[in-house]
Order: sequence, then structure tokens, then C-alpha cells
Amino acid sequence: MILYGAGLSPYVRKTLAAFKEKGLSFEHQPVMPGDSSPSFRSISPFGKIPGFTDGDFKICDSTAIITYVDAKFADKPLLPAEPALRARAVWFEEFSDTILAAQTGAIFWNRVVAPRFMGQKGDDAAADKAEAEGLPPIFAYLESQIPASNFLVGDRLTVADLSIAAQMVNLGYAGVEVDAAKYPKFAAYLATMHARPSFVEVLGAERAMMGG
Ligand SMILES: N[C@@H](CCC(=O)N[C@@H](CS)C(=O)NCC(=O)O)C(=O)O
Repeated sequence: MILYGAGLSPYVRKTLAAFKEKGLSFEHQPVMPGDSSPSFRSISPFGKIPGFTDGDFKICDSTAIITYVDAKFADKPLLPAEPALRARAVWFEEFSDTILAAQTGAIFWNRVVAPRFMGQKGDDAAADKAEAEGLPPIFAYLESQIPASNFLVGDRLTVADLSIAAQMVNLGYAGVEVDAAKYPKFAAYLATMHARPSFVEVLGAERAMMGG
């Protein structure tokens, strides 16, 4: 199995963490977003990362890839079997990839990617608005959802946790931390998630890209 996609993408990060949590053996090729080579476009038609192959099977999108490996390798399931729990895990993943990502993306792109990797001035107003107005209701919602187990769904690790934790890393790269005084459960939850061996390994591999 080969996972294609460079670090710093929250979707590649989520997928890498999922593979490591499941103990899968795979090759990682750090393809850049938008890669236009015919071979990568045959895996990811619109050039988005991550892409994935398992022999002749090709698929892209973190959700599709994780769904595939979770169905193929039953050990350490990341999608619960019970209908309500499964639906909640999918909801949190979708929430993370859309509602949360809209805000983290505005901040990470304008404060990190544009100035550091593209040689462009970021849109500071868009990043400031996302931080001041976009994030607080999202953080308040997540604060209200975290149970004592510190797992969002079913008291064990699911794709919901991997998705939120992976997405939040880019805020840290942009210098935005979750205020533990305002959101104590969410801050503790993230610290616990990012201390898991899967995330420690994935974030360690990203350090060089962030100049650390
Ligand atoms: N829903 C997709 C999102 C993938 C995505 O947007 N990847 C970005 C990098 S973070 C990308 O490849 N962008 C390049 C492009 O749009 O050309 C997933 O979960 O994999």
C-alpha cells in the first residue's frame, strides 16, 4: 500500500495517523498538492492529497482512504459498527473537514503558507476574522462534546478524534493555541491526542518542513 501526500496537509496527517494507529505497513510518498503528473492524476483526478494505492486499486480523499483500510483491516477499527456511534464519528469527521477546516485553513494559509512557502503577503484580515469570530463557537461546541473518556465517540479512539486533532495542528503552526482557561476539556483533549505515539511520529516528520 502506498500513501501519497506531503506533510502539513491536515488530510494527509489524519490519514497517516490512522494508518499508524491501525498498525498498517505502508509506503509514504510525499507528493505535493496539485501534482499534475499523469500517474498521480490517475489516483487523484483533481490533484488533491492524499492519494492511495493498494495494488491496482486507486483512491483519493482522506475519508475514502480511511474507510477503505478500516473495512479491509478489521483490527483497531476507527469507524464504530453501531449505527448511532458510526454516524457520530462520520459527523465529527465531516465537521472537522468542512466547518473547522474553513477557519483553520484561513488562518494557516494567510499566516503560514502564503508568507513562508509562497512568497506572498497573506490576507491578515481574513485570518484575524477567522480567529476572532470563526473559531470561538467551534471551540465552545467541541468543549461541550468531550466526555470524561477524552474520546469524542464511544469512549474509544475513532476517526472523529484523528480528524479534529490533525486539523488543529495547523493552528498551532500559525501560533494559535486553545485557551485552556476558556476551553479546559478541549485543550486537555488535544494535548492527549497529540501525545499519542501516532501523532508524535507524524509531527516529528513534519518538523523539518516547519523549520524546526
Ligand atoms: N476532502 C479532501 C481534502 C483534500 C485537500 O483539500 N487537500 C489539499 C491539501 S490540504 C490539496 O491537495 N489541495 C491542492 C489543490 O486543491 O489543488 C480529503 O479529505 O482528503
